[in-house]
Amino acid sequence: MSILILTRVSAENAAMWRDLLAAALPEETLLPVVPGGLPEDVDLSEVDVAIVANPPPGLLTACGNLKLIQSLWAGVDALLTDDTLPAGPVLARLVDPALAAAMAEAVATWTLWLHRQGPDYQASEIAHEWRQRFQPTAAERKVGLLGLGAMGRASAGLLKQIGFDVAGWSRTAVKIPGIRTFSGPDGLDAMLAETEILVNLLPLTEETRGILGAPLFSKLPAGARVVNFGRGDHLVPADLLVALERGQLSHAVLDVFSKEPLRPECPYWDNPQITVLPHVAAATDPRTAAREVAENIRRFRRGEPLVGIVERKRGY
Ligand code: NDP
Ligand code: OXD
Repeated sequence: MSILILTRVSAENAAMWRDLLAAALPEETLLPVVPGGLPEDVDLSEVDVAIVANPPPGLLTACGNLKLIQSLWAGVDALLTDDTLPAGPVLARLVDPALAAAMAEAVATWTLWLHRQGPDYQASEIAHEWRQRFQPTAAERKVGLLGLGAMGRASAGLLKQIGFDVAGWSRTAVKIPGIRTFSGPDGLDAMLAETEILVNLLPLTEETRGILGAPLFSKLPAGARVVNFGRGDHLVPADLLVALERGQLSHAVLDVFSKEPLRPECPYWDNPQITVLPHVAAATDPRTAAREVAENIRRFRRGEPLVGIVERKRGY
């Protein structure tokens, strides 16, 4: 059997992935990578594993004996909106401790920046204004995380280490030492009521689409800050702009957008209450991701439970 790598990255990038995966899976046959397309003159009925990153819709249907689709992305929302995605194969998302550590670093960075009143001092600097503000301690700052999966747990741990008062929300109830945990709709309201900095690390599903909208913002204390590191469609843009204008929110850090790259004429760029990042909270590191993916494929070959299996109906 053989492995197909299907991606839309540049030829150079695709070759790098193939080399890393080939080195991590010396026992496997990896087909040549054609960015945005399928290799020619190969027997696709021999392909039982596809490693995918943003694959062009429809192409996987050419592999009639596919058993495993392994994503190189942590979030599989885009894959699941592809109606042509073969229904039979197991779908696994990327779970890479190095990716979670990178996300935790980003969450800590921007939470600290908001906690230390970065937007206010930036405004003072622009106005040439020497103004010292009262600074609460990290222990006095309540940070709430939406999502306590691979990204959420790593982030909660680092925020706790820094000294923040950390809470987190998930679908199912969990206990994490040192973190106040909430679940379900009532749990969300309880967490929001006391959250000064809210960080979204949810997957995009039918249940979570548009969660960062007016109803949620209205449950946060006035002047709260929001960080969106999940997906662009978690956010309702018009509701964000109104909440910022009314002071319900004081600042938003946005890393993900419904359409990426963010268009140059988007009003976010010039809004001093919004910080725009170009989807960099946690970038997949091919060196570590190739190892994790290879290990999952070895598990698959041995018939062992896989890491990161996606429940398609649930959407993550
Ligand atoms: P996981 O699947 O490990 O965790 C998802 C978490 O969200 C779980 O705690 C889950 O709850 C919770 N959740 C899902 N649906 C709901 C719901 N309806 N109500 C409450 N909680 C819910 O995902 P990861 O942590 O690996 O990744 C999360 C997302 O982060 C990705 O899907 C992707 O969109 C984004 N991401 C962004 C990156 C960036 O650079 N900006 C980089 C990598 C990821 P439960 O535990 O009960 O299942
Ligand atoms: C991912 C991402 O899901 O980079 O891996 O957003």
